[in-house]
Formats: sequence, structure tokens, C-alpha cells
Amino acid sequence: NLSTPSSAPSLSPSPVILSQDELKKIAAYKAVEFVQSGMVVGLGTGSTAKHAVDRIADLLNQGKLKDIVGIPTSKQTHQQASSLGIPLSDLDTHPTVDLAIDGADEVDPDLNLVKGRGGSLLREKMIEGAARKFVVIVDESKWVPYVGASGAMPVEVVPFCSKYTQDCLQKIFEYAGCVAELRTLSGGQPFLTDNGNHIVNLFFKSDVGDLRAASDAIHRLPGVIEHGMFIGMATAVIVAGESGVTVKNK
Ligand code: ABF
Repeated sequence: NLSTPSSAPSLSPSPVILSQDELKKIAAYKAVEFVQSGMVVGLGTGSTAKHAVDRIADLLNQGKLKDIVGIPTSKQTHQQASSLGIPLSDLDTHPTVDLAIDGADEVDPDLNLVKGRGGSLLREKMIEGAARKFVVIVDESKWVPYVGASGAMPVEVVPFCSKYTQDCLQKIFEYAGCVAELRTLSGGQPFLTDNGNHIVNLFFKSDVGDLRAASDAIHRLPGVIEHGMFIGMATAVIVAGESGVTVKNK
């Protein structure tokens, strides 16, 4: 469990309407309060995690944090963090990550997540899976009653016959009214992940039910590399909303 550091400011309800980006920043800054000097930190991807990376760089520059090693979860975050001067490494050199901070596309009542609508799910899952603590940062729009309720659940697949893998995935989840679509760019060509793979987006009409069984079924398909359900991985979820910021522990 993550307990709130005693120095943490508490936000009181305010009449000011905050933008979604301001809420993301509040959640991100709160998460960075858990970063301590000397830590190996998993650096997430996306518009929420970007604020956390900015904040870590600020604290390093101010001398308030020292000896941080960042492990970026995407080429995009690698670029951002290195341009800000954060020392970077990878899992080969630092196989244990003290704390990872990242956003999510969905959070369900059991703190299971959908991630990867930004396309970085594989590196995120590897790095966040290697983390002793994984703190998820979201604005309140990310709460869902069940995984897949608000949109796509992405699956990273090998490019070889990805249409075949897409069809197999759709069949597996026929019972939940699944529609599987290859993620494409505006020109119609397949989106390529940082690892050169394709993404198949699964859209469910209803709850898929047992998430671990769903995960196993996806992993059994040979063309699949990884999926965007992060089941039981979050140590804590920091949610920023109009009424303040809350930390939900597993
Ligand atoms: C990443 O960023 C993803 O796994 C997820 O797809 C996304 C969340 O994006 P944002 O913070 O921009 O809403 O962490």
C-alpha cells in the first residue's frame, strides 16, 4: 500500500473548473511525491505521464531529487526524458524498477486497467510488471464499470497475417459482441508500434467477464504478443477530479 506522504498538500474543493489537462497534471504531480532520490523509476507514456516526467525533471534540476534513473516506456517518452536531462536506462541494466508511474485509458472498480490506446502497451507492461510499485495516474473520466466499457482494448500482434489474428480474436470474444479492427493511420496503412508490430483494437458490446480467462485466451493465440488489460498490476491509482485528488490502494 502507498500511504500519502505527510508533506502532501491536500486539495480542497474549489469553485474553479479545472481542465482535463490540469486534472491530469494534479494526478501526475501527486504521484511524483512518491519518488525518492536514488530510485529507478518507470516513466510512462501519454499526456498524463508526460506531466510526471516534466515534474521529475524539474525536481532533479532543483536538486530536490538526486540519482534518479528513468526507464522510459516508449520512444516518445525516451525522447522527452532525454531532452529534459533525466538519466535513462533499460530493464537489461536495471531489471528491478522501484516505482513506475503511468496513465491509463480505463480503470475498473478492482483497479484493473485498459492501457495501450497510445500504442505503447508492450513496453509499458514489461516495465510496469518489473516495478515494485506501479502508480497509475488518471483524471476521473477514466473510471469505468468494467474493462472495455469506454472503447478499444488494444492487442499488439505480429504483422505476419495480422488479419488472421484479428479474426481469431474477434471469434474468441463473440460472446461479448466483440468487433476487432486493425489500428490504421490516416493514409490507411497499419499503425506500427515502437516494436514494429500491429495493433488490433477489440471493441466489446458487453463485459467479457473473467479477465484472467480472457487474458489467457488471448495469450494462447500464436500471433499475439501482448494485450492492454493490466490485471491486478496497479499498486495504487491516483484520481484527480473536480472534488480533489484521491489515492486508491489495491
Ligand atoms: C499510456 O497513455 C497508455 O497506456 C494509455 O493508452 C495512455 C493514457 O493516455 P493519456 O494519459 O494521454 O490519457 O499510458
